[in-house]
Amino acid sequence: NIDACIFDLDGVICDTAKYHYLAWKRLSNELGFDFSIEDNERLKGVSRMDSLNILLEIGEKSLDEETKLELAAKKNSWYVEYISVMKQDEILPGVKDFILNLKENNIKIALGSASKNSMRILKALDIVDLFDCIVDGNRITKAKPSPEVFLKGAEELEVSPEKCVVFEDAAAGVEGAKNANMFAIGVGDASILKKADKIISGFENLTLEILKF
Ligand code: B16
Ligand code: MG
Repeated sequence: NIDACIFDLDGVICDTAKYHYLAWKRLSNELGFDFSIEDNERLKGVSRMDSLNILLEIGEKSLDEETKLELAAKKNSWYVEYISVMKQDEILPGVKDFILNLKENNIKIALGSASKNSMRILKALDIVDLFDCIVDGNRITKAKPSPEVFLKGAEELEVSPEKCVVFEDAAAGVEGAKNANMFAIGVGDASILKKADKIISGFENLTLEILKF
C-alpha cells in the first residue's frame, strides 16, 4: 500500500523546461555560442549551478567562480521574468485531477523539486494548497540523484520511503527516487528513464491502479 506520492515540478506538473531553455539559450548566445534543445535534456532536474557548468562545457568556456555566479543570477532573472506570466492553464493535462483523486483516497502529497523558484511557480498556477509538504531547491544541500529531496519529503509526511511513489521526468530524479528506496514512475520516455519502475506518458485518464507494484 502506498501512503504518499511525491511530485517533481518541472516536467511533471508544468512545462517550465521551455522557459529554462529560453533563458539558458539567451545566456549562451550572449556568451557567443548556441545551445540546442537536445543539449537542454542534460539540464533537466539538475541544479542551477550544475546546469551552468554543463552549458559552459558545451560552449567550451572556463570562467572564474564570481563570473559564474553573476551569469547564473542573470539567467535566473530572465527565467523569473518568463515564469511570472504563467497561468493555471499551464498545469499539465490531468495532473491536478490525479492529485485530487489521491487526496480523496488519503494518500499524502509532497513536492520534491530542485528548483529554488518552486513557490513562485506553484503560486502562479494557484496550486500551493494541493501539497501537504513542499521540499524545493532552497531546502536541500545535495542535488538529484541524491535522495535528499525525496527523503526529506517522506520524513515530513511521516511515511516510510518504501511506501512512497515519486513521479519524475528526469533521469537524475528517477535515480534519486531509487536511491531513496521509493518506487519511481517516469513521466516521459522509457529510453531516457531506464531506472523507473513504470513509465507513463502523462496523467490524462490515469487511475490509482498505477500505484500497484
Ligand atoms: P532553479 P525540477 C529543476 O526542477 C529543473 O528541471 C532544472 O532544469 C533546473 O535547473 C532546476 O530545477 C533548478 O531550478 O534555477 O529555478 O532553482 O525538475 O526538480 O522540478
Ligand atoms: Mg523535472
